[in-house]
Amino acid sequence: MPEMSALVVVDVQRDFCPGGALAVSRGDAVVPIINAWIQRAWGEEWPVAVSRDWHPAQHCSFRSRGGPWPPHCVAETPGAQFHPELLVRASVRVFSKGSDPDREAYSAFDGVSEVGQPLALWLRARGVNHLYVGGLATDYCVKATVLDALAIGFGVSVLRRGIRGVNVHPGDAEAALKAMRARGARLIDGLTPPRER
Ligand code: VGL
Ligand code: ZN
Repeated sequence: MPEMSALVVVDVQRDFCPGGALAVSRGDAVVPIINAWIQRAWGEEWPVAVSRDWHPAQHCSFRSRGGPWPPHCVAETPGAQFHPELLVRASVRVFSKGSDPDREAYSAFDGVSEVGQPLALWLRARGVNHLYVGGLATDYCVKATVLDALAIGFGVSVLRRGIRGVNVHPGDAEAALKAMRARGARLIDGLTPPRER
């Protein structure tokens, strides 16, 4: 089967960047790297999907309900917006997740498009069998997305410089990378997309 790639950008939202409600250290550093990949994807005519954490005000993952996190990425609030420099254009499909107040949803594969289409179906409809994945955070939503993708049967390349971890416990992001590799993910180290032709 010929390889057909897509780019999947996970949760590059204001609340996960410095100054946000659940800030990842230097989370915004992924933006120029991911933007370079988005531009490559456009050049190669690869589909581009971006996920967003899109919680109701009383989500079960919030401390007010016994969850581990401060309130973050509440739908329609500034904190839930994409980083202002992320190249989200009309051709980029947005998948929202975590909207059920009683269910955590780390993986972009829990996300649905504006018309309710799950990410996996959108990718399959475009003949995609390989994903480049970057975004936030390495140890939560990126990890969950990559492991889901591998389980479904996609080949996965993780953009090593285009991810950043929360590291609630020191070393969490490194452990997440190890887990992703152990299940078959490839790591791509370059700052910019490799030329494959
Ligand atoms: C995330 C914690 C809570 C993430 C989302 O995008 O990695 N982490 N909600
Ligand atoms: Zn969340």
